[in-house]
Amino acid sequence: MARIGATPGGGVHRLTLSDADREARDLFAKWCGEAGLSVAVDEMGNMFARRPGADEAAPPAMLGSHLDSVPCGGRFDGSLGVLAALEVVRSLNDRGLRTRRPLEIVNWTNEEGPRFPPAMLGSGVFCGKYARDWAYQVRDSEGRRFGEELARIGYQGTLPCRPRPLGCYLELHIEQGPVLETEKVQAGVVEGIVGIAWLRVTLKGERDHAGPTPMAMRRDALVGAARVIAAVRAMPAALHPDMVATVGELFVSPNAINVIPGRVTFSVDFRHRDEALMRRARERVLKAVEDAARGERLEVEVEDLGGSSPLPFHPEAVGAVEEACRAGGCSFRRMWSAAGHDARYAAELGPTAMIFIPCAGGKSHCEEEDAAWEDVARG
Ligand code: HGY
Ligand code: MN
Ligand code: MN
Repeated sequence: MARIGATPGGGVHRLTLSDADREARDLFAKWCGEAGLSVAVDEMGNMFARRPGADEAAPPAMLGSHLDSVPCGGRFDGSLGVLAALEVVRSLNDRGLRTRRPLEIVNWTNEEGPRFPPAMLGSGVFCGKYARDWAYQVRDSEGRRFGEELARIGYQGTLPCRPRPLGCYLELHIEQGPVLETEKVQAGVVEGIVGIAWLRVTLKGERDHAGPTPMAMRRDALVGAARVIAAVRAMPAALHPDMVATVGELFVSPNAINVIPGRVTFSVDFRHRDEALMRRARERVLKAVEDAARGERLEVEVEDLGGSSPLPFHPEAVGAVEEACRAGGCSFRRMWSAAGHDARYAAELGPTAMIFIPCAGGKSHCEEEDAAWEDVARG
């Protein structure tokens, strides 16, 4: 799977609804067919590979994750959960075991979000958080619409993408942080997912000549953005040590060495497990934007790109993961996820939990992302 969209540095570049995403989907579907699974694709391109159960009417046990990546991301983020689910099915087949519930392996569309924000869009429509037609009109930075790109790669299925009950949902994922490796613990029993908020801020000043324009006359959009970015960086320390805040995207227009930037657009991502703190963080970001705009006499546009509220997983599902760790004799610790996952939305339809395994240096969303095969197998 990692050969599809492989990058020179050992990562994968497999943006949602790209040709590489289509290739990955086709390969996944082929492997599922070889494992005797029937693959269905819904209106959002979510792929469900089903293994019949003794009780076909029972809500399925769903296992999976996502095959799309961030730009120049890692080989394990998402792929691990999808392919480990396939390995579970292959193991059941090898042993001739029949489960009571049907099993469904899922590959969710657009878990990552950078190309078509917000993140977890496929699972978000599936659980009823976003409307399908709203998702279809989301545009990427080149102006391409989600719905058109989905059709272009041939994965705009006819199966309605709407809520249905899940017997349970389980997702295996690398931790994407340093805790397990630092504490030398073999597995993370994930208790919930933090709240995530994504904003897109545009500051409009006045494009002008970098030479003759006196400093007092300038309305420099990039200086305003710089003030906000510094304030975003300072926010977590002011609110809570577990809060995180990031400006990852920055577009400067016209981005020319001798032109005062007239327009700047940047993203803001902030996260915490407490909803009240998330509200305070939003207020602080918006105030920083207003203050910077006033200081540089800029116009402001703030777009809410969507996000998800904090969510604790179902205690009995989390307990089952902890029980499996004990039975399997592997060390574990309970923890929350500061990364978003499709499990956030699956949890609204049935008992949901996640299993983390350590990743090298705790790194992710980069080409160096790596995990030990014995940790993968144990997970
Ligand atoms: O942003 C996230 O946490 C996830 O990787 N989409
Ligand atoms: Mn992921
Ligand atoms: Mn990710």
